[in-house]
Amino acid sequence: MSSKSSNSENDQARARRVHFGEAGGLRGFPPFRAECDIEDCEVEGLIPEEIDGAFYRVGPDFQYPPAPGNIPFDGEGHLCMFRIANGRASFKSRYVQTQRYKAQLAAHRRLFGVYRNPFSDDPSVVNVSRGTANTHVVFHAGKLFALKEDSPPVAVDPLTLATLDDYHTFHGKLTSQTFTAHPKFDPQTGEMLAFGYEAKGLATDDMAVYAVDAKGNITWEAWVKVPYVGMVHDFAVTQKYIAFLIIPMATNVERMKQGHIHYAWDSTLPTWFGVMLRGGDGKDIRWFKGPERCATHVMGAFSDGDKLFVDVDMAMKNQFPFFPNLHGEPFDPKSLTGHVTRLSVDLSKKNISDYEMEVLYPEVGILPRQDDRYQTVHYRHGYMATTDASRPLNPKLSGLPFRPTNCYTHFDHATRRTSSFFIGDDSGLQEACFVPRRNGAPEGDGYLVGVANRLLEGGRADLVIVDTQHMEDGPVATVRLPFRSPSQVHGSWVPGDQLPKR
Ligand code: V55
Ligand code: FE
Repeated sequence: MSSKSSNSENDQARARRVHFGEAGGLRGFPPFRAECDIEDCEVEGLIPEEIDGAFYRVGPDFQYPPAPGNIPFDGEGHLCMFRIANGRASFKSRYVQTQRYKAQLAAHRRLFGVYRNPFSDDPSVVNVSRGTANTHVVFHAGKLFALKEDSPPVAVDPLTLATLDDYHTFHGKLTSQTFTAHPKFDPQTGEMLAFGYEAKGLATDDMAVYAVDAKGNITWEAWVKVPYVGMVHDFAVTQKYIAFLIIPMATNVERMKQGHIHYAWDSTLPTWFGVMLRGGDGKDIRWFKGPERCATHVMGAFSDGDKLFVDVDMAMKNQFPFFPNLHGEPFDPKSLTGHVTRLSVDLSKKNISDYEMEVLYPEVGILPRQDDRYQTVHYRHGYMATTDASRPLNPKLSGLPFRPTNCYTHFDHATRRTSSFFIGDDSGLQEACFVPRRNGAPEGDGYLVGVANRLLEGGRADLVIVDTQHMEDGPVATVRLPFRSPSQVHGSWVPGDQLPKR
C-alpha cells in the first residue's frame, strides 16, 4: 500500500471518528453523553419520608465535538430526574431527542455550527429546528417541557424522559417562533405565563407574550416591540404586570455572518425595563431606562397597587466570559459579581423615565430561586447559590480560575437576614431548587435540593438535600452518584401527586 493512499484513508478515518480533545474541546468538564438508570441510589443520612416527587434538571451536553468558537451554552439538552419517595431515590438521564439531536445522530456528526448562528450550519439542516432544549425543564398541565429560548418547547414524558413532541406549539396557537426558558406559574389560576423574543425570526425586534391555561391551551397573546434586540433570558410576572429587562447582551447579525456566536456585549447600550399590563393588548407598555448592567434571572416579583417590584441577580457588566465584549474590554472579576437587587417602578407616576435599583444583600451569587408556589404574588423567601470567599478552600484547588460556588443562601426579605449552607472546601454547587416540606406547607418551609460536584473526585455528583429551617446544619441526606452527571443550567421540583401514575 502506498503512503499516499494510507494518508487519504487516515483522513477519512479522522473525518469519521468522534474526538473531543482536551476538556471536550471547551473550558470546564468534558461532555457526559451517557444515558443512565440507577434504581435505589446510595444515600448518606436519611431522606425525609415526607419528600415525594421528582427533581428534574437539564443542561448542555455536547453530542458531537463542538465547532471552533462555540460556547458551553450550545450543547444538546441532557435531562436528569431524581425520583424521590419513601426515603429512596432513583436516577435517570436522557438526551432530549430534539430535531437537531436526531439529525446529527443520523449523520453521525455535528451539523450545527456555533451558538444560535444559523449562518454557521450545514446546508442540510436549514429546515431543522436549532433548539437544543438545554436550559430549563418545567411541568405544566401534565406535560414536562425542556426549553431553549430560541425555539418552541420540547415535550418529554415525565416518567421515562422519552421525547413526545420535538416542536410543541400548543395546538398550533404558538405564533412566536421562540419560547422563553423561564415561564412563570400563577398559583391562583394555574396558568403558565410565557413570552418569546426574536419572535418573528432571527434578530427581529418583536416579542410575543402568552398565557397558557391550566389545561394547556393558549388563552392570551399580545405583541410588543423591544428598544433594541438583545438577550431577554427571564421576565417577571405579577398578578397585575409583566416586566422585561433588556440588557446590553446584543444580538449581532454582522458578527454572525462572520461566523461568530449570536451575542456580543455592547457596553454603550443602556438597560431598559419594560412594564405592561398582564392580559392587555401590549399597547400600554412603558420602557424605563437604566445604566449598563447585567441581570439574567428573577428571584421573585410582586406588585402592590401600581408599584412593581422585581428581584434579580444583578452585576455591573457582562458576567459571561464566553460571550465576548464587543469593544474588547477585559473581564474585571469585581464587575462580574451578582447581588440580589430589587428593581422597582411606581406606575402611577406618568412622567418618570427611569427605574429604581436597590442592592438588598451583600452576598455574591448567581441563579436566584424562590418557593415556586409564590410566583406572581408577594413573596418572602429567596434562595441563591453563592460564593463566600471567607470560607476555606482546599489547597489542591487553589489553581482554579474562579472560587467554586460554595454555599446555598436563604434570603428572608421580611427580616433582611440570611443563613447559608456551606458545601465544604472541596466542592462546588449547582443551582438549588426548593421542595415544600409537604403539600400545603407554609412558604419557605421545606428543603433545597441541588447537585454538588466533588472537585477532588473529577467532579463526581451528589444530590444534597438541605432543610431550609436549618441551613447551617448541612444536608439531611446526600444521594451519591457514582459519576459526574450531566451539567445543569436549571431544574424544577414536581410533587409526586402531580406525576402520571405508572
Ligand atoms: C442562559 C443560558 C443559556 C442561554 C442563554 O443563564 C442564557 C443563562 C444554556 O443556555 O442560551
Ligand atoms: Fe436561566
